[in-house]
Amino acid sequence: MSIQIYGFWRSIASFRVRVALKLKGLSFEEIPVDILAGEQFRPGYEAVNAERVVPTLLHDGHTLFQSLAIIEYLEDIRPEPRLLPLDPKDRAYARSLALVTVADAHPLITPRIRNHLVATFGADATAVENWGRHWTMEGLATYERLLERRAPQPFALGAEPGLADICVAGHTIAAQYLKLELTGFPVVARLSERCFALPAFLSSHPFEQPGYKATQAR
Ligand SMILES: N[C@@H](CCC(=O)N[C@@H](CS)C(=O)NCC(=O)O)C(=O)O
Repeated sequence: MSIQIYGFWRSIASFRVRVALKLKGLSFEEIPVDILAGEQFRPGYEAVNAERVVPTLLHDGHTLFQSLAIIEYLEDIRPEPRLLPLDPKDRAYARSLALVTVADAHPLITPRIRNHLVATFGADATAVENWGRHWTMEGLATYERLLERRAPQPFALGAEPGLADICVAGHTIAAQYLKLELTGFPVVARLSERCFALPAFLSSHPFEQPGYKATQAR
């Protein structure tokens, strides 16, 4: 089985797919697309991903995009270990937790939105930072309310980490970028700590990627 992903060290959506691949024990190669330098807009990449975003996954010549769809595809081709529960209600809950960041909070803080705020509305660096902090905090607060109601045991849906945990942990990376303290979100903080104690999560963290390490070595 040959798996490649087009990703970027800083990309939270790429992080989600990296963790899923690692939890499932699927080896892969990551091809970097520097989305801060605009490489997603190169015609060659647009041919691969019409949305001009990362990640894109290539599996035996087949192309997939959108991290949630990719993770569900991985679940279909490699069912164990399960990232989604079998019970329909729990499955829906896991997807709902995932979508809090995938559909609602994270899209608002992507480079294309930040660039649009600057180019169209004249936002300065402080305004863009405040925008990012606001929507990241909203996501954290939603996660805290949800996780308080159904306490992690110890992961969001039980004994093993899954889709929901991947997405919550990814959201805490956005908080880290924006230097937001998690002290106001203790349940989220504990869940994130538990996730990053696992090699699949830790080794997928943006700051563990070769692309990030290269920026530090300059
Ligand atoms: N909902 C998509 C999000 C994809 C996305 O927005 N990726 C970001 C990086 S995390 C990106 O490539 N942004 C490029 C841009 O905003 O120009 C997913 O989960 O895969």
